Amino acid sequence: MNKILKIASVSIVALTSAASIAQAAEWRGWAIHPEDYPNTVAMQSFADQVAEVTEGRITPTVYANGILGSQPDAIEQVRSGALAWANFNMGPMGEIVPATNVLSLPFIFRDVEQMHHAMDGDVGQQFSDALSEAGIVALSWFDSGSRSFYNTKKPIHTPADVEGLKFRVMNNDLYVQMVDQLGGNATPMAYGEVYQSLQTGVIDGAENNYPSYESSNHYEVAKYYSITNHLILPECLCVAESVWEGVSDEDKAAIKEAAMDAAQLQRQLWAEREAKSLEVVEAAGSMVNEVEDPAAFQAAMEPIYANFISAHPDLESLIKDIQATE
Ligand code: GTR
Repeated sequence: MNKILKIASVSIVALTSAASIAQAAEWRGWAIHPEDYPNTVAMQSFADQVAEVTEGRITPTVYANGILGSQPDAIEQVRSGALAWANFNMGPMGEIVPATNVLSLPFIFRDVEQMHHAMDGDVGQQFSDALSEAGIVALSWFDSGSRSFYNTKKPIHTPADVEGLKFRVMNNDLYVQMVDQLGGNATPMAYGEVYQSLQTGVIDGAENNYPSYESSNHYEVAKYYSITNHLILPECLCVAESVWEGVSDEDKAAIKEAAMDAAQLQRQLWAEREAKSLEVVEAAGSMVNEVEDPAAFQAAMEPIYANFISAHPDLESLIKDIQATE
């Protein structure tokens, strides 16, 4: 009996150490979107390139559709090293890394091109530094277009049309303020819960870019998409700092290059997907309208800046750096 127990425990030890060797090389990656979404395709391409250039020393894997948890949970998991890497939107990041809230100020970027100029230069570096202090290494920046409101009730033409409507927002108090300023009600909620909440009338609407509005099937239940372009939020391809520390300098350089290649691919696929998603939702009966005067929405949300700067005077220079970017 004792002998059997001993043999069993020896083999458990052998199994555990074999498993930890395998785990040392596997980088589990969190992805919120389905497999065919530009971000997920780019993540898979990063994973393949990293496995190749490190000759299998590091094999990143991609768990799509948010199956490893909501975005706020996944951010914590990357910080703790429980997850090795991910593609995160900077919206929910603001609750953990205050500097990234600058990116969630409505109308902070003039357009997507300006966002890329800023994020690929010194401004992006300032965000990378802030993320790194929180245990997250941003290797490259993805596109997520611009976000607009959609709802189940009616087209929005002016800020007054938002009054009384209940919108889902991402987990960030700035978005609650944003909807408040328009006279609507905001409910922070995980992305995965939005479809059902729209369907059952728990909320009247949400806000997102075309590809997410389409791929999440929200367009099936919320037919009115009104173009406000109030948020242009970059996303990162990020690695856990604790995992990154264990990588050799040579592999780090190759992985960084793979992340830059993945970002280039993502941005290209993104442009194609935006056009395709718009076609899909319109063909399915979505009513897409331009708001009458986007500046009226911007003006209504303007007080958020003064509140934000008075709470974070140290971040005013970062706002100015963005505004001064070509
Ligand atoms: C998408 C973004 C996701 C997630 C989602 C949301 O555009 O790519 O990371 O933030 O929006 O609204 O929660």
